[in-house]
Amino acid sequence: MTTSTTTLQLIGAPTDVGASVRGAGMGPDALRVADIGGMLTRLGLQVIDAGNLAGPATPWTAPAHGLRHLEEVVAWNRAVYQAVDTALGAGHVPVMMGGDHCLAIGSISAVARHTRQRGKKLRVLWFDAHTDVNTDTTSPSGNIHGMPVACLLGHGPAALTGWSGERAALAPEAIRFIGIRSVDADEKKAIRTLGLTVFDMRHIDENGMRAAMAAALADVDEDTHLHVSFDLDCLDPDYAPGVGTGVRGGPTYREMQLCMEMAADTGRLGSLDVVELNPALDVRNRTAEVAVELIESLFGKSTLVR
Ligand code: B3U
Ligand code: MN
Ligand code: MN
Repeated sequence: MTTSTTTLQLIGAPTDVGASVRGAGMGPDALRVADIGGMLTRLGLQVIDAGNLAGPATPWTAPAHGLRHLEEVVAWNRAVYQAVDTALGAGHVPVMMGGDHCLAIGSISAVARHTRQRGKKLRVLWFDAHTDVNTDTTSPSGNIHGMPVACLLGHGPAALTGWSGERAALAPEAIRFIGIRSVDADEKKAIRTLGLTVFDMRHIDENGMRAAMAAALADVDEDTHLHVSFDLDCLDPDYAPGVGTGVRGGPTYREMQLCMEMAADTGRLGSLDVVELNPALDVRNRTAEVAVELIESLFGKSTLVR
């Protein structure tokens, strides 16, 4: 539960190592320019900006054995795992600012280990246009930002699985996908085989965002650690142009605000990833500003005034 005594730790992971398009490495600083720290402080939270992690440069080489930049992805995720683990150990709420979505492997593995050790249940909300459940054998691109969910479920290369201390950091029942509208053929098979719960845009069109979020949060209780993995390409590109792989037909700004408000209302938010922000493709830092406004709601902006 986030209260005025909650300490948030901002962790920058400036890399585009798992992406297909350059530029996500500038994400953490664009969020700082949009005043993520000031905004959270004005909400009454304690904020520590731990600065940016260090890691290897992106080589922009072709995939080898279905994986692009594996060695560099491992190095960055190791740094993220360490930082998130340390923040959680100190009782802080880690806010991992990517960087591309491959970094969720390190972030969520640390969160999974922490929640397991404390006998808590883990619920991950995966806000994304994509399901990111490819593996080295199914990926059409070899880009590892399309694979973190598979890795966290224990599928994929040995170097990127088992980080939480168990083969799978997450059980399929622990994750809910929201805003999905771009799924590869083999990902569809994996979703069925694994029994993943996906609130795709068709579901949201038919039932509304409120119903989708209510279902996604249905059994979140006081023993639950809620982790939000927020890929900014979840939003419709009209609202969030600064992403590398935007897909038309996503949630509006208002729908995304509702998602964040409903997640905040649970009072169980324990950790956050903000990923895939690409300032090189943005328009006057608009996507970073939108992200900061949404994060403000996630940390209780409207809860505090109600
Ligand atoms: N599913 C495709 C495209 C993709 C996934 N995540 C992003 N793009 N950002 C892939 O390459 O795995
Ligand atoms: Mn993603
Ligand atoms: Mn995505």
